[in-house]
Amino acid sequence: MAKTKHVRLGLSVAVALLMGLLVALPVSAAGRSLEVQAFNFGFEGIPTRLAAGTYAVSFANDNDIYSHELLAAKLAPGHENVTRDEAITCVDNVVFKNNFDCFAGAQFVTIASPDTVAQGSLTLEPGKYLYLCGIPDRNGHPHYQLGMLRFLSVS
Ligand SMILES: [Cu+2]
Repeated sequence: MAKTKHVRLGLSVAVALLMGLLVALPVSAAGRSLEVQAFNFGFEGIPTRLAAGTYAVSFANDNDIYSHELLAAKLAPGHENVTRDEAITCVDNVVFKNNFDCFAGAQFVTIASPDTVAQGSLTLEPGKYLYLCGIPDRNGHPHYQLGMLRFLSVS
């Protein structure tokens, strides 16, 4: 009898663990991630289209000179179809004129020193985004002016 009881307990523990696993699996499957590489001067690893949601971001800075950051800025209605040059002007307006008219919000994801990998989180809503690095080079030009600016559509 004692042995049967022990087996039943063992079985119920196994069932509980399995149920825990079944509950945990969809959560981890829903946890989305992005592996992003930053270089002088650009990004790789973020598709031009993504589904809305929260992404864990691994951000590798593959150069030995500059730190790079990842900022995501949601374009405001009326500014969603800006050209690349207009997008740079939009960011310049924020950085140099404190004018946020082009944007409906922004989030800092992470920053990585040279030759390091940093972790961050990015939450996206449906809409159009820019992502960029605002760190300046030695001549004072922000990296987004030099190529570290991309468009992203979220649906
Ligand atoms: Cu940079």
